[in-house]
Amino acid sequence: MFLLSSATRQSGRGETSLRYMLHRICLKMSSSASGKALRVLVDMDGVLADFEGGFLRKYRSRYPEEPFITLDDRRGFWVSTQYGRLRSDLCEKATSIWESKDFFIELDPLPGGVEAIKEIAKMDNTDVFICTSPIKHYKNCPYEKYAWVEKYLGHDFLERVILTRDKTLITGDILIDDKPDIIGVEPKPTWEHILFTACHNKHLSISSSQRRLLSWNDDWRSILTSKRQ
Ligand code: DGP
Ligand code: MG
Repeated sequence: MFLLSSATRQSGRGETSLRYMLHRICLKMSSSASGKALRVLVDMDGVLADFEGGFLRKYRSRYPEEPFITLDDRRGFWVSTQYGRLRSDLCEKATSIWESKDFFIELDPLPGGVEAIKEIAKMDNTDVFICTSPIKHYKNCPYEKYAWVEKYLGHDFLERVILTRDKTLITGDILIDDKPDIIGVEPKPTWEHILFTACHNKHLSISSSQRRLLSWNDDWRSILTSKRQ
């Protein structure tokens, strides 16, 4: 108790600091009570937030005369690459959409994602984090990603946001992500990549050792169970 009160006094931000320390202690206790907690990493764009739908809606409204690619015809992770193949100047026009203010905050949640991640967060012996890569045009995206999480999952969930351009550096048991190839400086990430089905990856065949989650209606609970020791 002495430690707690002295830390509180020194920080000058008493209540927040005390609450934070108690939160950390509770986290530690819940993880150590019944062995190592399962650590679940969940991607944001294309898994929780509808990046592709939001992009197409805003692209068509800003460039109503230009050709577009239906979600059914999307192929490949990079939207700008496919638009650039359609006509070279469309690459830049596509990019202008997600670099605009309010693009990320106005993305709709994908069906069932918010409910699922809230349920995972409440599970015993389980730690869940949102693991998302911000775009390099950083003026709006990082702020709006935090604002989106606060809007749909609440202020406390901000503790659980990891922004990184390299997800291989993050340790976890599973990473639910719609990007087919997740590479970075770590050649052997600790997590198993569960490919979340999206319009751009649904035609890809995956290896027999890889697993897919077709949507949040699919059996994500069994995938979590399979990773518990
Ligand atoms: P993540 O979902 O965490 O893998 O983040 C990938 C981000 O990249 C997400 O915000 C979507 C965005 N993105 C999709 N297509 C393109 C593209 O063609 N160029 C760029 N720069 N970003 C893209
Ligand atoms: Mg994604």
